[in-house]
Amino acid sequence: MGSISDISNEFIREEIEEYLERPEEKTRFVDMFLEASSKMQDIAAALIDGDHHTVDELTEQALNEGVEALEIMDDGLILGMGIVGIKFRENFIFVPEVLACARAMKAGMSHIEPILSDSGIDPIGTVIMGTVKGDLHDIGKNLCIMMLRGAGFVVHDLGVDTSEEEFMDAVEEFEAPILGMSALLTTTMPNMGKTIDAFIDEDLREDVKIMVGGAPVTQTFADDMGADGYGKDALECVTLAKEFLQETDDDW
Ligand code: B12
Repeated sequence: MGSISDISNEFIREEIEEYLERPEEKTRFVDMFLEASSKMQDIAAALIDGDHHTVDELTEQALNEGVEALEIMDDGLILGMGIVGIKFRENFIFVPEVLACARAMKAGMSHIEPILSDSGIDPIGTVIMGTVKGDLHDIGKNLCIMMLRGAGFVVHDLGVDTSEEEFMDAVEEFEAPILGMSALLTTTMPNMGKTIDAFIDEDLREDVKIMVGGAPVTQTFADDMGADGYGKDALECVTLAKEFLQETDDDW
């Protein structure tokens, strides 16, 4: 493990010391922040602080200075949200504070969205994306959508709290060969399986490849519920969608 004192941002150093109690988590975050530039640490710090104005400003500034959108997403925004998640889990902060951080995340995403979503190529396929019923988390789904659009996919975003019927209707309406479902709660994860079952019941399962993701979802869970693929992050989401496209093309 690198030394925490080598992290340039003082706020980040204090957050790690004060809130990260599990040794393995502390080591992991120290290493990740050591890999992040001081600019990215500043963005992460502002996000953890729930300061959307500063995230907005620093993200725009970093882009103007030539920092890659993906670097800002991974080393600034997502890394910062990782600390927020731990503080939330350990009851150091509660929903209102997390909402402020989510707002800050969205302020940063609003700058990187046009860049990541702009593929400049002809559309390569259609994907339906949504967060499952009962679940209001949409940050990760929205990142996946940006990356999919950036890779040339046309994405129809069904938003959050999406019912089985809404997923099926959208797949039929847009004749989409790919469906992606996101879930962040262990209580809503089973709704992915229920949606897959609904596709089977309506005799629509063969028409669509289904991928799933979200922090609590695992490959095993995805296999058990009969999904075609699981992706741990937005990059894997794009890889999966491209693989599905290839397989669908091969079937013709
Ligand atoms: C932000 C947040 C909120 C915000 C959401 C704001 C928003 N607009 O999304 C608010 C404050 C609203 C919220 C509410 C709640 N939350 Co919350 N929340 C979080 C938090 C801190 C971060 C989630 C996040 O955005 N992560 C960052 C993104 C980038 O990561 P991601 O979502 O995992 O997405 C990535 C991958 O998973 C993947 N991916 C995502 N979707 C998909 C889809 C496909 C197809 C693929 C391939 C990949 C993929 O790619 C993404 C990009 O890399 C998590 C903590 C955590 N560790 O996840 C808790 C967390 C998910 N929340 C939790 C809880 C308990 C709640 C509440 C029940 C709290 C309450 N008492 O009310 C409510 C539930 C509301 C509801 N019905 O949904 C728990 C869930 C615990 C559990 N076991 O189920 C967590 C884990 C916190 C904890 N306690 O540890 N939350």
